[in-house]
Amino acid sequence: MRTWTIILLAAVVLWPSVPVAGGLFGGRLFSRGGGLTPDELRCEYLADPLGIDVVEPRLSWTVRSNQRGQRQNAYRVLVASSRELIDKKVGDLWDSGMVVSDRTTHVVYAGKPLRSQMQCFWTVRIWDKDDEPSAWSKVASWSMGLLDPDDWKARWIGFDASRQRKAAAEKVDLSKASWIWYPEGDATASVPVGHRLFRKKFTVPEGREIVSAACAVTADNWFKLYVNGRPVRDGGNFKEARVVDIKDSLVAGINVLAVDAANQGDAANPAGVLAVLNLRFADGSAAVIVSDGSWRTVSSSRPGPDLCRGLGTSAPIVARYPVVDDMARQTCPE
Ligand SMILES: [Ca+2]
Repeated sequence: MRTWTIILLAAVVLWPSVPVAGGLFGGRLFSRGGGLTPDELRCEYLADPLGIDVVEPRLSWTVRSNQRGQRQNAYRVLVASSRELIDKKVGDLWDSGMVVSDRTTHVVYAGKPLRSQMQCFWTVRIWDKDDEPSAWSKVASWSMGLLDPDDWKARWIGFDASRQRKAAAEKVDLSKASWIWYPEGDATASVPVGHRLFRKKFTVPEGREIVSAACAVTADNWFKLYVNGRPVRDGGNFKEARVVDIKDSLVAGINVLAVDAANQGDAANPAGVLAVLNLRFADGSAAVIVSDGSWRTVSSSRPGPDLCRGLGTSAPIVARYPVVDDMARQTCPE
């Protein structure tokens, strides 16, 4: 044991951040259990977040010990593209190797490039002050949002002029929309985490040709927009409304917008959904559909548009859409 410790410490001095393959240390150390347990894995400070926009997300965990004076001496993170691989302890996206460090927060992902809508599964093991390794932690996960710049026809909700972009985004006026949420308390302050589904039915008159149908949506903290049951866009930043032209998804007659929204975090916190659909017709007329009390909502333990098929209840207005940036910050705290 002492021999191995000396070798490890020498490695720290010479190459403090060079990953070390865990297998080098053989089965003897791995089999001894260690006094620490990694737990509460977080990605961007969230448990199993959906639709994150950060291409180098920050990972963190907590360290539990039943021994006084214990500390983490090293860690090894595995990130895999499937649950099957992570269960086999294969990090096809990233294997940090054994990194000698007491760091448990802000561990920046440094693996293969992450693509839009990718699912990532991860686990961590740590070594204690005596270089005894822990078991692998419970598997955690995250998913990526849409990362392609072409997908981002977005603008700041605060209408900061420096952030304005060309294209459809500028034609969407959010000022008539309201933040809505499921009726479960004060959503500007604190409502439970979890999925809530929102649904709006509307009619496109027969014989009216649609020229454009710019739909802007955002949510605190994450959403996926469905048009007539098909997913069209998601997002995970409530400071931006994502705009998508849904013209090709609409039909003459009854149409349904559905938003699967998730309030994320470790504890109750603010939540809301904001949506606008601008319809322009070939005859020059226009129609605007905004999130308001006419939307229906249901609570759901699992995501998906179909669960919103029932009537649900009216979605109460949480707050009016803010007109200036400072109000945006006040109205959407987090
Ligand atoms: Ca929230």
